[in-house]
Amino acid sequence: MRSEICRSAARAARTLLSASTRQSSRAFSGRAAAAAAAVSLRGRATSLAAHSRVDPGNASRSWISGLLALPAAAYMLTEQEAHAAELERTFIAIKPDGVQRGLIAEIISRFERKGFKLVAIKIVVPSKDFAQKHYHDLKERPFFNGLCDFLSSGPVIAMVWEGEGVIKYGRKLIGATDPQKSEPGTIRGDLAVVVGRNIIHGSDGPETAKDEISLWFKPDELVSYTSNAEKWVYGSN
Ligand code: IDP
Ligand code: MG
Repeated sequence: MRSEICRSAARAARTLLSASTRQSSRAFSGRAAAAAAAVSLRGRATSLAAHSRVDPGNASRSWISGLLALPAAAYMLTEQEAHAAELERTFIAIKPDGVQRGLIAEIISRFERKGFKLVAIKIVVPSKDFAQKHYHDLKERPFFNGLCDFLSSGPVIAMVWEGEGVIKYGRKLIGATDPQKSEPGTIRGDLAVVVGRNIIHGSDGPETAKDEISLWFKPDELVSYTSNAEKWVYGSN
């Protein structure tokens, strides 16, 4: 009974707080607050737990006081926990050439080994119309039609990766648009030869990342979780 109350309070808190906070990445975000709720409800002393113990019959009062305790719980987060909850996200796609050439694992492993966290992934064959939406900013370019035909020609691995600086550093891992100009050590530098078959897409800034994530994924396809590695990937001395 007590754990059921805790679970629904955590769920409600997540919904409430994530709806109210996404606007500012500097402010304490919905994900941070949700993490605070999760951390708090996982084991730390909160008034929710206290109420549940003292007065298990009064579920609604416990539930509400649990929500009221959230701001306090947020400040009880360790630096690492709050940091992990604040990390940015980017949209990365392995294009049909990368999929057909068997480079899925190679590409994923480069992001994974860096320390970034995979929070969404699926395989899809985009329609031409969808490809045009994805590349809408290039519609005046002469290669636009061919590019959209190509993106919709076969399976694409669509992903969202999370981590500190993942938008900008993801682009570094990927390398320059033209593989002839990509540095060795980058994905395109090591694994591709021409610009028309450069195997991977990555968002080029915070606004594009936000737009592309919401174009390719429904909100409930994104998974928020704490990776065991986070305490080793992040930290300061
Ligand atoms: P990006 O993928 O590095 O962000 P963009 O300039 O956004 O590069 O171009 C999107 C995609 O369009 C490229 O990844 C590449 O597949 C294709 N593309 C870019 N420039 C050319 C070109 O000059 N010829 C043919 N295809 C191009
Ligand atoms: Mg681009």
